[in-house]
Amino acid sequence: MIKFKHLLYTVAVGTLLYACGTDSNPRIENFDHEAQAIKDQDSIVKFLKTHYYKDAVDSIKPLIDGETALMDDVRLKSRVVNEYDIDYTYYYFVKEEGVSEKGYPTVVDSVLTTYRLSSLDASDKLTKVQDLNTPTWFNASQIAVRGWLHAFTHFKGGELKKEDDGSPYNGPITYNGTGKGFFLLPSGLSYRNSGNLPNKTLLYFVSLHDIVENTDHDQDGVPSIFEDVDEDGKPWNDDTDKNNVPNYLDIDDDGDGVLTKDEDKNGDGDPRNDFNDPNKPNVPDYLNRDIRVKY
Ligand SMILES: [Ca+2]
Ligand SMILES: [Ca+2]
Ligand SMILES: [Ca+2]
Ligand SMILES: [Ca+2]
Repeated sequence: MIKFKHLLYTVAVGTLLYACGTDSNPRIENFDHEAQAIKDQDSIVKFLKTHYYKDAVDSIKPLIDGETALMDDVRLKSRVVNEYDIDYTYYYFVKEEGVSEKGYPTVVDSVLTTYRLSSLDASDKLTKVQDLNTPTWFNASQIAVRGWLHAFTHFKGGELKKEDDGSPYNGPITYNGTGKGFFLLPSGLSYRNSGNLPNKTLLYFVSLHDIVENTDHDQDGVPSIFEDVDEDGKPWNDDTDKNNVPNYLDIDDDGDGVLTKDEDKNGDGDPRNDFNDPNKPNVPDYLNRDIRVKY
């Protein structure tokens, strides 16, 4: 519970920072997202061909003789994700994976991180936007930058520093072995054409300290990642009762008036394994409006 309170507090701080924000700003009508996507991809590729990663200073520099362009650096990887009905490519570079036994976060797990944020301008120059040096918790449900959610899945957190005898460290909370690297997100996976940095490709250098494994945003007993009913990897587009609240934030997923956490007939704390409708043997009660018994 202490952990959760801590999370609430830092999330309130987190909302003031980049990567967060809402989609509530009015968009330019008829904005051509596909044209913007092509433009961004062109400038990203140009940037990757003309810059390199300088390990010694942990930053990206204009390419010089004897160095390997980012585009040819084997540590640079890319991934295509479909968001807003467009296939976007983002690039990520894992310098250190992170040592945490919790493993990789899912797209909806809360992350404790620091970052250095820059934007890429039209002439392929980086402009510094913000440094966040204090490890801060970010709640995935409040992140407007979709690419951020995807990109953190390539890193693990660190582990809490301990005294030599294994007892808790007698000092400020410190993580060792954090996941480190950077990711480059086209504007379509960033703020799109609205928000704080419209139509900007963003570069985040991150250090992932910790995660909340199996974050359950609505605390209904179903971890948020398992509220991805259509299993497309995106829990934000699943809304069983069509009340405009995605299931991972909805405490009554089927809208039958019985809370999801109360549709747990066998009482094991997990509503996913309760099937009591012979007509729909594969639909759990919490997603089945025909079963509305509170247990
Ligand atoms: Ca989904
Ligand atoms: Ca739910
Ligand atoms: Ca229900
Ligand atoms: Ca159950």
